[in-house]
Amino acid sequence: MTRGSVEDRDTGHESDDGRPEFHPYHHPAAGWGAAESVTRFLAKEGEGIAGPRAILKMNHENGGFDCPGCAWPDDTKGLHLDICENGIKHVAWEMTHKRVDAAFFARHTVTELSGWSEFELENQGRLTEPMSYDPATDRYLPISWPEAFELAGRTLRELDDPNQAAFYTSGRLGNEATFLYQLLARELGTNNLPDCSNMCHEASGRALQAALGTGKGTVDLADWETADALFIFGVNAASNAPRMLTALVEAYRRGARIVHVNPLVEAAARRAIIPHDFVKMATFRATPTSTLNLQPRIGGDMAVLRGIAKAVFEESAANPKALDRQFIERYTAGYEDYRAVCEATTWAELEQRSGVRAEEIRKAARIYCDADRSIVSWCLGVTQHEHGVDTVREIVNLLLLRGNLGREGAGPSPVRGHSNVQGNRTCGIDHRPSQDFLNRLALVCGIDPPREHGMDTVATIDAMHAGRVRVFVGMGGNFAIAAPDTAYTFDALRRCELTVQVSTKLNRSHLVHGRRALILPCLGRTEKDVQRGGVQATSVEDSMSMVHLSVGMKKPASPHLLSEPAIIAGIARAALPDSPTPWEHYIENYDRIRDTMAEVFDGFEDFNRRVRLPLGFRIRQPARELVFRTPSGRAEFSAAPLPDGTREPGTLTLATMRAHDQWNTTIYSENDRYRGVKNLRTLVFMNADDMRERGLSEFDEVDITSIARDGTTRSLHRYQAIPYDIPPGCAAGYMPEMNVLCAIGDYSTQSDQPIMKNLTVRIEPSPVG
Ligand SMILES: Nc1nc2c(c(=O)[nH]1)N[C@H]1C(S)=C(S)[C@@H](COP(=O)(O)OP(=O)(O)OC[C@H]3O[C@@H](n4cnc5c(=O)[nH]c(N)nc54)[C@H](O)[C@@H]3O)O[C@H]1N2
Ligand SMILES: Nc1nc2c(c(=O)[nH]1)N[C@H]1C(S)=C(S)[C@@H](COP(=O)(O)OP(=O)(O)OC[C@H]3O[C@@H](n4cnc5c(=O)[nH]c(N)nc54)[C@H](O)[C@@H]3O)O[C@H]1N2
Ligand SMILES: [Mo]
Repeated sequence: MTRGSVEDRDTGHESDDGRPEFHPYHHPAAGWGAAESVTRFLAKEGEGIAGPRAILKMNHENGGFDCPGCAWPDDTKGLHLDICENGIKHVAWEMTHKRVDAAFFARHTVTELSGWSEFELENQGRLTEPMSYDPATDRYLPISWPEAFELAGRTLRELDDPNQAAFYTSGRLGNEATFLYQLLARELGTNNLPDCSNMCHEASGRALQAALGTGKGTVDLADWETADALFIFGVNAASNAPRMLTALVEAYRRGARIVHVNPLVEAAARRAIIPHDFVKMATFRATPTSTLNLQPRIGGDMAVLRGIAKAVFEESAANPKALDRQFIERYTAGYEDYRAVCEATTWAELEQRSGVRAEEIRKAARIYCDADRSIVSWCLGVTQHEHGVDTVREIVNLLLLRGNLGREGAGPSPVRGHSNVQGNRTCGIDHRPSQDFLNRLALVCGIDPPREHGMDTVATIDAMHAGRVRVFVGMGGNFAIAAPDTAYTFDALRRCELTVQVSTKLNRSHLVHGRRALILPCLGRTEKDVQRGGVQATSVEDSMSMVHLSVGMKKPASPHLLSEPAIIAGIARAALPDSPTPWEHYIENYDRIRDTMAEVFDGFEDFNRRVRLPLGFRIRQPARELVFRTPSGRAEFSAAPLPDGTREPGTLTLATMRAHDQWNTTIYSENDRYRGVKNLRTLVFMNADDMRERGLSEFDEVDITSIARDGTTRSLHRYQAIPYDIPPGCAAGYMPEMNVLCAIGDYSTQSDQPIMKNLTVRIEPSPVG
């Protein structure tokens, strides 16, 4: 598409009477639609919010803040205009001038607020001071920081067992706060550190750890820039990792081949305009971003991957170079078993299980065999399934066949979610910590950490329900509705003796609370954090293991806000009066936290100096250097059986996902631009044949009933059916609303992740009336 053509300028947003609309989207990803959306968003947020240019300025090397929008890395060339529509919205959302202060809470009871939508809650603005729930008036009342810390500290001190507390982390938390947070939990005596990763990339971590001995991707952005082929599984990049569009556009322009595997053909699998270009319209040019799109059925990815591998083996009969035999012999284990299982699986079976025709899979295999360097990237479409771990291991299997590891332009590249979710794991948020790590922590910090595993997200909910966990601390996030089985999770939180939420904005998790409840408001990442030792910076790690500093520059939303490290230290001191940890000393200057971290974590040597290098530093990854910390000392193939994939007659498989205009549980509007939807979130995308079978037309109301493994059912009523290009038997709709359907017991036996992309449902017309 050429610059400024009519079609590019037509964003499809001209008229809006508030009614639900659906028109398939034909425009490039990013581009004018993004520009218009940002302008409108900033206008709506009101006077005084920095415009895109001002926001861009703040997000640059040496002194800017890290974009909290997603975990995609910054440009390697030091070009820092690489921020996108959703990043800007995300930042502006935090910078709002609206305030939720004591007067606000005096005006509204919790019962009244409970009737508000997620959007209405967050849209009230930033929280300004600590608040404590008062059951007598059903209101949050102001509480001083020392009193709040004492309430939390006393309740924690008085538990019969430290394992009656759980400490949740949402993936925004900077590395320094992360380190202090896990230290607080472990000093107290528990490894109950559930995190959002338990719902996100747990499967990736476990699979990569088992296969390669490094629980992360091994590639960086420079690899993305040199790969010959990119295979992108199960991610809606245009909405959720918009800066990946830049990599896709550049790859396409230099002649790399791009294969997308997704039941939906998402916007990033068509064509795009480089996201940051939208602020300088002059360079607008849409570029295709896909060579081949495969549309498996939901959960069909492992069969697609095995099909590609089978085709590679077939090719190797005539062309020995199809396999990198030297690499396989020198670095891997389990090859023969894997080959045997690929050969034994018939094409008919692969087609049936993947929902993709053999010739399409062979096309992908052709691209793979022609490429000298391949990257396989993936996100939640792969992980939130029963077979998430097996599928990620199958990705590694495929890469190993052609030695696509430990060299430029090749390797596994999971797209992480929250901006620092990877850093959280690196810095100790792990309910299954290794003994090595605990030993180091004990030695360096002089504590005696508990050795038994703690609880993850699902286990924590069950334990709260059963009264075994009595204190829940949420360090960011919106646990109440991000977690599965909404009704059950609400019930679980309400059974707690105390719930503590450290947050920037009002959300559902403040309204669904324990007998006592605290809202502790903190500085956002854009804000200046001044401590006794001056302005403080925190570090974060992106999806590609780059660690760099983030410095907030904006005046805090309220003088009463504390930084996350300071809040953690405050709770810690109150809970552990005799703690040997110099909590107060740490908070004066975060360099001191980093000095301790440098002693605890491999790869963090000389942390304070290296993190101040212009682009930060990359954490060393053994697998990247072909050092495998696995039992065999080699990269391990796996030969797991393919998922069954058959469904009960009359049922569909439902995936829950994000719309374009939302950030997890934060809903900016009811639009999903790239999927052509306006003013509607209570929808379900269905295949036209499945709709016809049920006598449904576009926008007809349906009831959706999920059938859990234990046979229990959960329902949503009066959703609207939207005919969509999705394989038969599959349906999709939005999180977090659809968490109502996700039974607490329906988590993967491989990763313990809720199977949020693989619910079995019946969809029927809603009764008339
Ligand atoms: N703007 C914005 N950015 C975000 C977020 C946000 O909410 N808004 N969230 C952040 C977080 S925490 C995360 S984890 C990431 C999430 O990023 P994504 O993984 O893109 O998240 P989802 O919207 O859940 O969508 C997953 C994709 O999986 C596809 N899918 C569903 N089932 C299957 C399947 O069986 N196989 C395959 N191959 N694909 C499938 C869907 O069609 C969809 O394209 O984004 C991060 N970035
Ligand atoms: N059905 C279904 N459910 C899902 C998913 C799915 O695909 N399907 N995806 C899952 C995934 S991948 C994830 S990551 C989780 C997300 O789960 P969470 O991370 O728990 O949820 P968020 O919506 O990202 O959290 C938003 C809240 O974070 C707070 N916040 C924002 N910035 C800051 C900050 O700087 N500091 C602090 N302390 N608080 C801040 C604000 O108060 C805001 O209301 O949801 C999971 N749930
Ligand atoms: Mo996530």
